[in-house]
Amino acid sequence: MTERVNANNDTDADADTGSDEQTWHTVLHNATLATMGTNGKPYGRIDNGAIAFKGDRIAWMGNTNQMPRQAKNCERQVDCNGKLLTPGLIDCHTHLIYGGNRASEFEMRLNGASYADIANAGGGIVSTVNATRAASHDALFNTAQTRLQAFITQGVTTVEIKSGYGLTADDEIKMLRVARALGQICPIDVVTTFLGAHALPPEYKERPDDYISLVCNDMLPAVAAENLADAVDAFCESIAFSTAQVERVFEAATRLGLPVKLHAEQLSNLQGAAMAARHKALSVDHLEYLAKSDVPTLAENSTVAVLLPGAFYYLHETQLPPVQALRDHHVAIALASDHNPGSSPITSFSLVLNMGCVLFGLTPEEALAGVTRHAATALGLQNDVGTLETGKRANVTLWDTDDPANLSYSIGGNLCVATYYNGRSRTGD
Ligand code: DI6
Ligand code: FE
Repeated sequence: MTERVNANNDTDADADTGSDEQTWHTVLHNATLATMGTNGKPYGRIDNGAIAFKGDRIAWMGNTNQMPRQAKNCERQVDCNGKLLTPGLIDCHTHLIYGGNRASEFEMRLNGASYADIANAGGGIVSTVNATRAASHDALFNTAQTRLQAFITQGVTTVEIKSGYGLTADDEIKMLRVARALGQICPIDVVTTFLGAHALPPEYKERPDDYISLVCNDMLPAVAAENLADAVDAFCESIAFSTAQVERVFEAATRLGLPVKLHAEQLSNLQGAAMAARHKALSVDHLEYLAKSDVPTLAENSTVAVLLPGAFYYLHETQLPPVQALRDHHVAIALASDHNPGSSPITSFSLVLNMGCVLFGLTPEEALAGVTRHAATALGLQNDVGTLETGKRANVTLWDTDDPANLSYSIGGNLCVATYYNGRSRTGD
């Protein structure tokens, strides 16, 4: 890309002169735009495209040859030399904040133990709970910031971060405060999710209903009072919580006005996804064991199916999510890293797209929609981010390719050249 700063900015072009918030300040032109909107073309593509920013919003988008005068007069002019521009990417399911490391369990699994064996023997999620409880706010902040930075450099502009490794009111609140602090300090939108019902803490052994009461009656109101969570999640699984227990959490969340989502059908079919959809869940996530007969319930409730190929890969899962049934019923399919220390310790977002294609059979266009348009819907942010459209946030990533399929094809490197976040280059260039 080549950039020109227009010193003699013709401010007459805009009646509202003077303020950066009022004038078009940046235009990226001569780009291949994958808007991911619905203009009838694959990827919502615009060849030889241009996009202009006003404040933190997209002010105009179209063909470079038809740029209006305001765009030509922008202070910052970036020639993209035909390279690809996409919406800033969105990772709508992560567990980025945690203490410790579980490489030893990877070794145990390769020596024959299953994920469930390790969890039942007090390892798994509970071992991360112990390490997270022992870690200070600052220690958790620092390790999570390093992980977050990896996503930032790969063109991600929105990330969801869950709690769920504290499992006491204080420790869940500690995790969520770290998540909010990351959102304030790092150049990325952080959406937070309370996942108190992630695992049964050892002190509640044999008393899962009592723990669910704690989640509903103590933790959730405290989290809501401090506005620490944008949504509420749970893990519905034989090694975690039953559908009836999760339903109690959802009812408490709904009373507090918080949207819900669910880890469902990852290891077995408890019909959690359909139950969550009936509670108007934003998303249901994992879904390898989702019954085809439950897919229409997702469609009827506009619940997004979030696929997490990283956990599928690390756990040597062989049961595939019912992708064709999801397509047939027009369920929006999102794709996310599920970054976590146990089942998906990946920080490569290109690998997530690639695995979505190679392991689950998504097309590269579906994979890209899964980390843009549909990921935004999974977070309830579809009116603000996820596609390049006039009026939406100016979160835009520039890639070292002119072919959007390359984002799913090329792994191991980083094709991200630059990211504009709220209309401004994140690297300051
Ligand atoms: N499903 C997952 O894949 C993660 N949590 C969950 O409910 C795994 C979390 C972990 O193993 O630490
Ligand atoms: Fe998860």
